Amino acid sequence: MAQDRAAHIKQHLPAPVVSLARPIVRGAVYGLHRTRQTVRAGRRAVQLWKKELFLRYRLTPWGARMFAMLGQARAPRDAWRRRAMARSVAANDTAVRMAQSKGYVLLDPAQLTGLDQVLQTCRGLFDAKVAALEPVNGRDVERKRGFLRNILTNDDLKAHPELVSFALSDQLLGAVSAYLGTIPHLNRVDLLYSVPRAGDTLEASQLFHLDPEGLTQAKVFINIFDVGDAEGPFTFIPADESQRLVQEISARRTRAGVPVVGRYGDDEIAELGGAPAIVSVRGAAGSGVLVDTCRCLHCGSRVRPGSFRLCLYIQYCTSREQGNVFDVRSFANDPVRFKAVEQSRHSVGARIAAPHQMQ
Ligand SMILES: O=C(O)CCC(=O)C(=O)O
Repeated sequence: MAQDRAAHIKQHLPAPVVSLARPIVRGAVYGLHRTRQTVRAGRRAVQLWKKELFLRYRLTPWGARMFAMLGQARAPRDAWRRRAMARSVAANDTAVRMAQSKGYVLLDPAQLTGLDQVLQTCRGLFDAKVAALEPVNGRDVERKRGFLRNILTNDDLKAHPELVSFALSDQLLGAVSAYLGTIPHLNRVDLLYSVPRAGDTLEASQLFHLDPEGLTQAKVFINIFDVGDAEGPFTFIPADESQRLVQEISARRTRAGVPVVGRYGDDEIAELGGAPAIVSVRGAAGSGVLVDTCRCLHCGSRVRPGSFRLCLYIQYCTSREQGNVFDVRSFANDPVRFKAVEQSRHSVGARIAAPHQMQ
């Protein structure tokens, strides 16, 4: 229709006008396109700059205070309710506690109610799903997807509510809420399946890094089968030592004019005396850790040929992220758990990547 009209106008206009108008119209369309591209690029640059600023300064005492205040100012009533609820859920069970200065607690399988059933469910799901995992092709073979896969879907979680109940148990939710001082957003419940990576180098989350979501968060890693060095255990550095290392590495990198935020090589950690503080979560099935991956440098999945690792992975965030979609309605009569999962409604239709991590 619009084309017919344009042809009609063209027919009735004198030829010199048409030949003059054509470049003007083309120029205007091109100009509009370039302006849009420039605005988009500008927006992206501002986002990146904000992210870099956040990641760089969130570990400084003043930065942490400022970003925390900004976060609370966005939804003060919600922040207040979450703090009040956190105090009550934390009081329900005090068996598991993360030390504030260290940012982690090693989990004692004997203390976790329902763990045996959870391990059984995880093994069953793994057996049922592992053969059907899509093969990884092309450039992905050497990237994160080539060695670390997340294998549960929202439907799996719906079919196995015991996994979400475990994540929201008084023990785990209580420990996390006591540490974070708020009811967190339960963001992910998944099985992480790690296999040996093609190539000789270490990549992505195999290198020490801090997670980018929020100022602070907590993750559970529970080994579903026995894990030794060959299985590439989850490995981390306690928060106080991580803070010292990151500050020293940042100062060094700033002097050398190289990007400050990113991943850290084992050599960089060792040169600054960080190696003795490294903790590797090896152990029998059921061993695990609850750890703040925003404050504790960590890495993992350095799986040796012929081995694999399977972990139950639970992520509790203080920031609003895209993760699983939980059955929110099933918590309608439980205000605390409802608070922990309500944000997940915003993840409907979202793609979930293997563990979020520093890009
Ligand atoms: O594979 C691992 O153990 C590390 C996972 C990781 O870096 C993360 O979840 O942030």
